[in-house]
Amino acid sequence: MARVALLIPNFLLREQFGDISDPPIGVASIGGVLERRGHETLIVDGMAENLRDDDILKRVEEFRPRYIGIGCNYSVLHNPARQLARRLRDAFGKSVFIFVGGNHASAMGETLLRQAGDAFDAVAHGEGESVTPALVEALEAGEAVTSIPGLSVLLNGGVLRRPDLPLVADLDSLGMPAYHLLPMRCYQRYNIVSMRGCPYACDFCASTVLFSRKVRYRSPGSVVAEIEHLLNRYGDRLFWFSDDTFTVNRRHTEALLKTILDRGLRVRWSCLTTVNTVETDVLNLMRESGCRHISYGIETGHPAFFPFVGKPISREAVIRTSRLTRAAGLAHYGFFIFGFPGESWDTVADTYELIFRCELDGGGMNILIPLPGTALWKRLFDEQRLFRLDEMQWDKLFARLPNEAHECFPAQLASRWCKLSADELLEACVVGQRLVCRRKPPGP
Ligand code: B12
Repeated sequence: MARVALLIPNFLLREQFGDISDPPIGVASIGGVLERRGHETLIVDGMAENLRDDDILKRVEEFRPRYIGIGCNYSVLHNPARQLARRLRDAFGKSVFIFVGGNHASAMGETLLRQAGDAFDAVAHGEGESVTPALVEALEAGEAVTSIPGLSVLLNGGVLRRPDLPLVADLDSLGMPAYHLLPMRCYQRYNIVSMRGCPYACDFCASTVLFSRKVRYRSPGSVVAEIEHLLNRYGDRLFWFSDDTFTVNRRHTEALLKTILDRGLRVRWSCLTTVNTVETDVLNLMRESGCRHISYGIETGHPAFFPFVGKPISREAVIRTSRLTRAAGLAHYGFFIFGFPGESWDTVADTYELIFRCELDGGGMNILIPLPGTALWKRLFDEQRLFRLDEMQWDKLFARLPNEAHECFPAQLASRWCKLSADELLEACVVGQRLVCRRKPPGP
């Protein structure tokens, strides 16, 4: 049995981007698996609790772990993860084994290792529920770190990357995430997944860094047991299904929603999906089982950009689905991206026109960001060399716009492959935001 601390650092530019308040279920799921294997586990969500590294260090000191895993799911955590690791190394020396994992770490492992000096002992790639116990138990058994699958380590001035572990075959086998280890009072809504993976291939999406295009589903019984656990233990809050494309498989969606109805659960929930995956009967079932709103990733109205979007989308499908959704009595939001390669005022106008023809209740405008490990990153960074690693301002890699007083790094980047300047891209977002929010949502 080992003592393992899982730490999520705080991001640095909080005042520019606002709060994050969803439970980090990936880390909680790792915690649940570790506990059930007999390891004593601590989770500190520095982001939710708005903690400084000093505060995190204090909690680690009290817990005295042998293993410390730092969560780096987001590129905005690149620097915070390194800094926290440095503080921990300086405080505890080599008495602790420090590793970093998550989406960004899996894609940028080599850079993180090289930049952090000796602060990280390893990068743990892929799904944390398999790689974390594998790492802890192999080291406890006296095995060499260089022989453990799923890890990258610095070795003789280079980086040794061992092959990844296979994806978890049966998601139900992971059991309940360790919600009791999270500061549940800090979260406004619950974050829950009913599947992992997405069959679509959007150029800008980093889902495939961890999950493949083969979708793995949880059984409806296991999802509903998690919903009941949360409602009973922590009270009524909005559930957000953070599945990449919630309605991607009609059979799964129907089975899940019917189970919610059969159990008589009075649950309020919302989800993210794409317009080509819903029809009126599904929309009705969604409303009856407690859906409050649907967020559609529409991305653009300019047909020549649809190949970047990677899902079978058309302007007609967007308009039709928007109307069907409104007719089914569901609020729905559209999310759009400006900054596709070649974006100009003409292409922006196509998106505005599409927004205008939809019956959206609101939505959001984002600037395209090249996320590590995506096809977009490969094209713009590896092939076209449109930016360099040393100019990457990781702390500002939010697709969401910063408060007005701050410069928008993603817009500056995107202006390199657009026909619009950074200021014009921001203006495109501001006007789009006004257009998309011109209606009032139906009902409460
Ligand atoms: C829910 C969600 C959010 C929530 C946050 C929830 C939270 N507290 O973490 C909200 C809406 C707030 C959010 C915001 C943003 N998000 Co988001 N989000 C997601 C989403 C849809 C699901 C995440 C999830 O719960 N997955 C399910 C769990 C089971 O998987 P997981 O979290 O990845 O965890 C597994 C592994 O990553 C790994 N792991 C995770 N942590 C650790 C730690 C250790 C030590 C180890 C070993 C392993 C490990 O093991 C876990 C279990 O298998 C993903 C999409 C996706 N497919 O993952 C995007 C995603 C993670 N988000 C992304 C982005 C970019 C953002 C934003 C920057 C967007 C923006 N607005 O600009 C912000 C920044 C948030 C921030 N923290 O600062 C990108 C991240 C890629 C990147 N390189 O940055 C993703 C992948 C979206 C995408 N498709 O490209 N997000």
